[in-house]
Amino acid sequence: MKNFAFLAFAAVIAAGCCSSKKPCVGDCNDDGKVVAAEVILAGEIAASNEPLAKCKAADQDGDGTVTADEVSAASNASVNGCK
Ligand SMILES: [Ca+2]
Ligand SMILES: [Ca+2]
Repeated sequence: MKNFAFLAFAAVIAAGCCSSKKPCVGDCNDDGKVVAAEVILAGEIAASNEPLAKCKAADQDGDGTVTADEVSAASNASVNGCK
């Protein structure tokens, strides 16, 4: 039963991730906003100073690396919001 609950939870997350709302690039902790520290972390990942595992949300296209334009997108999200 615990597994079922987890799967249902995961399904909700997956549905939320890719349907209506815009992806929040750089929202490392998934709280709906990008703060300066998250933009900085995205930059650090792009510079290979931090592992991507610390902020998978910074990898907008999911290719396993964070590029300058993804850091830029995170920066925009921090200024303009992402919902
Ligand atoms: Ca956040
Ligand atoms: Ca990427």
